[in-house]
Amino acid sequence: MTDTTIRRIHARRVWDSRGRPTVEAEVTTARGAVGRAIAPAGASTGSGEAVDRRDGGKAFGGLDVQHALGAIRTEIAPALAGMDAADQAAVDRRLIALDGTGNKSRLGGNATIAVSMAVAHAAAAAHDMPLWRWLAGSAADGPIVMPVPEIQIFGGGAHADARVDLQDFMVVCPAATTFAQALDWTAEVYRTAGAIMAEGGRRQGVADEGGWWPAFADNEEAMATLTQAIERAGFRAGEEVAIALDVAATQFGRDGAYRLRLDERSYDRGEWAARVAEWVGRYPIVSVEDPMAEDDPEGMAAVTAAIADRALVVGDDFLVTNAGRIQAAAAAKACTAALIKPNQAGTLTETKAALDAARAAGMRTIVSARSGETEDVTVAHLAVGWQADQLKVGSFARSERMAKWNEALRIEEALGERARFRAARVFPGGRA
Ligand code: 2PG
Ligand code: MG
Repeated sequence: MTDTTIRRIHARRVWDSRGRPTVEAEVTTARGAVGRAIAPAGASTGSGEAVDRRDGGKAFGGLDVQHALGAIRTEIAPALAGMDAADQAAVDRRLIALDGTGNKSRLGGNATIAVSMAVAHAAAAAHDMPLWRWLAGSAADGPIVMPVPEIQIFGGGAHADARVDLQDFMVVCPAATTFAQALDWTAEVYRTAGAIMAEGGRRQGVADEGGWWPAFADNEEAMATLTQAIERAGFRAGEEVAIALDVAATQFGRDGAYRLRLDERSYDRGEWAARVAEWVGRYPIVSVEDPMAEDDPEGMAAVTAAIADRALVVGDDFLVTNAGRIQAAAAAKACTAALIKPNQAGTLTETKAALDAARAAGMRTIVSARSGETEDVTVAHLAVGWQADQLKVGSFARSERMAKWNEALRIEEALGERARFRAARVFPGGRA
C-alpha cells in the first residue's frame, strides 16, 4: 500500500501576478511525496466568499499574509500531521472545524485553500499520478470530457481601473472539436483584436488578466469590437466563435439600481435586465456571468427568464461556490450555470460539493481561476478531473494564464483518444 500519511506541512510567502504576497503550502507524506499549491486572490469578490486573511498595516499595502502563514505553521500543520492525505474529506473537515467560523476568517481562506489543494497534490504524487487522474478516480480509465476554454479578450471593471464598467469580454469556441483547436482559434481572435485596437490608436497594454486594455467610448463598443475581431479573424460569430461576458454587476449595482459610469446612465432592475437582454439579442453572446448584483436574486431571475434560451446565465459573486446557495438559486431559477472557484469555498471538498450541487440541479459548471494568480495550475486539473463544462483562467497572454492553458493542452495530449470535446452542447441551442 502507498503510504499517504501527512508528515510535514511547510508554509511560505510567495508573490502573485499583481506583485502581491500570497500563501504557498507544501505537504510532504511519510514516504517523501510532495504536493504544493498557491492561494490565488480575487479583485471583484463576492461578500459571501471565504475570507483571505491579510495582515493590514504598512507593508505591501496591508496585504501581507504573515498571519495566514502563521496559522498554517502553528495550528494547521500540527492538526493535520499523521492524517491521511488520500482522505481529502477528512482533512477538509478538520480544517473547517479548526477554523470554527462560517467563512474561514480565523485561519484565513488563503491558508486553508493552499493547504487543502497541496494535500490533494501530495496524495496524487504519492500514487505517482497527475492530479486530474487522482481526482477522476475510477472514471480516469474511460473517456474524459475536456472543458471548453472561456478566454478573455478585453479586460475591464475591477481589473482595469473601471475604465469600462463590465469586467470580462471573453470568447468561447462552440464549433471547435478539441481543446487545442479552441486555443488556436482564440489566439487568432486575440491577435486580431489587438491589431484592431492598434489601428484605432487605442492599444494601451493589457488589464490584470492579460486582456487588451479597454480603451472604449462606452461598454457596448467593447462588444462591437469583439464581434469585429471574431469576424476579421475569419470565424462565423456566434457559431464558430461566440462572446461570453462577465458583467460583474456587484461592482456597480446596489439595491436594485445599476449605474454605468462610462455610459453615464443609471438603470433600475427591470431596465438593466432589459439592457442585458438587448445586448444578447444584438451581439453573438452565448454566456453572461453575474448580470445583476449579488444582492439581487430577483434581477438574476428576471435575466434568466429573458435570455436562458439563448445564453447561459452564470452565477459567480452571486453563488460564491457554495452548494447551499447553488441549490437556492436553482430553485428560484436565478441562473443556469455556476462558476466554481476553490478559494471562494476555502477547501477542495466544499468546492467539489458546490460543483456536484450545480450539476445535480442541471446547471453548467465553470472551474475558474482568480484575477490574482500564479504559476499554480491546479484549476486545470480540477476542470479535467471533475469533468467540468468549462475552464476560465483569464486571457491569452501573461504566463500565469498561459500556464493553465498549456497544462490543459498537455492533459489533452496525454488522454489521446480518450479525450472528448463537445463544446456546442454546453451552450443553449447548441447541438448535443
Ligand atoms: C471573476 C474573476 C475572474 P476576480 O469575477 O470571475 O475573472 O475575477 O478573481 O477578481 O473575482
Ligand atoms: Mg466573475
